[in-house]
Amino acid sequence: MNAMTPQNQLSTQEIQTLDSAHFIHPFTDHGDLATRGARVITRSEGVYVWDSEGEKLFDAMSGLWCVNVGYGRQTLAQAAFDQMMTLPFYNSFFQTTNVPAVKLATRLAALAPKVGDRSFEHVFFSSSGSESNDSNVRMVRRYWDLLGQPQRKVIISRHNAYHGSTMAGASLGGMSGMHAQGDLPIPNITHIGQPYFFEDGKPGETADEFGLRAAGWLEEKILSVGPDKVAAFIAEPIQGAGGVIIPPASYWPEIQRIVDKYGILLISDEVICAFGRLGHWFAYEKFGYKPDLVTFAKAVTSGYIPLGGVMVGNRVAKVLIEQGGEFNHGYTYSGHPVACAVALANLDIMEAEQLPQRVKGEMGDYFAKRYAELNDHPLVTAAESCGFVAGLVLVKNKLTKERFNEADAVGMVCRRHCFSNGLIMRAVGDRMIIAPPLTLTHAEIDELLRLIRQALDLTQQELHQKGLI
Ligand code: PXG
Repeated sequence: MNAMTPQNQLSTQEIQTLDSAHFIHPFTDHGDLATRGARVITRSEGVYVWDSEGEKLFDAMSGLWCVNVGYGRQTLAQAAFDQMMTLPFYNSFFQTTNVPAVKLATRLAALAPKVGDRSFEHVFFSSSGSESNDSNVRMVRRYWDLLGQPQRKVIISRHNAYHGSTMAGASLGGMSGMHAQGDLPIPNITHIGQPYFFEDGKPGETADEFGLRAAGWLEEKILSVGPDKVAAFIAEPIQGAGGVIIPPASYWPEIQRIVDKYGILLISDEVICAFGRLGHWFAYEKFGYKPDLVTFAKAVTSGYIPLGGVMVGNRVAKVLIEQGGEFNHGYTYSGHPVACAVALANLDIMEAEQLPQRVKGEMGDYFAKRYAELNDHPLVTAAESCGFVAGLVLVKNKLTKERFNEADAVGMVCRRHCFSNGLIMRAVGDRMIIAPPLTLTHAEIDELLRLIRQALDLTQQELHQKGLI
């Protein structure tokens, strides 16, 4: 088929050829891509995207964990247009500012709940999650330098965490494949185990017992590094790219106890979890812990335009601002007026449609209930959700929880059936995960679950034919 796309009148094949010739994609084996040809996504509406062959896909990944308000929102386009015609860009370096950035910082400060003695009055802006985590490293080190403790350099993170793809982001992350390329992590970043009960829980151990044990790895690491050398602990509330790893309820309170005991800073990387995804504006509120710095990006604009940043808690802001003088750090696009204007319009939608409340309330309950029904599928175990993120494990034997071999690439088999049957669902090893737009209706939740079940059935058939089950 030689379908034409309205935007450019190039055939799918022509686009694929040009794509292969010129476009280096993120995290892609280009030899492999060239043989298949990239799927060309051309348009979108609501929870759907369409490709250049006219195939309609239910986008259960919200683009890439971003499009929380769904596609096709005219007010976001209008906000960008209006701002571009008024002031498309000006920097905020040399004692200048702009109105959308000021308004957005003020609004985010008001949305970030105060917990205990921690409040968030200040925001630092970047254009992505990775940059924001680089900024975190700079801010954390500056903070301890200003307090006369320059030896506190070590940041502790977790294996299988994702904190971005820049030098610092990839180092903070705990992805072994990323560390294997380019001599990462950079010095003074170290990792502990993740709170993945399904994989690491011991026979007879409850989830909460495991949660305490997993949090205890932080204390062990602090003691082995030397408490006076540790600057901060960084973690995602729920690991996203790592496969939607939802920690047991006991985990976060114990982490808080440990960071408090040793006085180290806590960074909550909420690039995926903030802005309603877990039913709250910020996810630390859901788990009841008290971060000093909160990384955000993605859904702050619902992905319509790049924007990221760090909510800087009063503990750090006070030192940086009152004692710091000039902080020699910032980006051309810190506080970009168009990105901030789109973010404000995005927050307007989220507030008007009460999206966090929706996820926390009846709609979230309905999603959780329907999703948990997948546990009755012969291939599935540990199907669980939190707000509007969800994961499940594909298993060879449901009773013994025997897992597939890595070489079986069972996640990729399932992902292929999802795609060829109109569903975008992500595979992480043997885990299948989703993070749908927060606007889902009951009917869309039903449709999503029907599509997932269909893909699981087809996966089961294929695995059976191959003799793998
Ligand atoms: N922190 C977290 C928690 C993230 O999920 C980043 C930082 C980096 O953000 P930027 O904007 O620099 O990409 C992320 C990004 C996946 C996938 O495979 C996840 C992300 C990015 C790309 C792929 O699930 N998360």
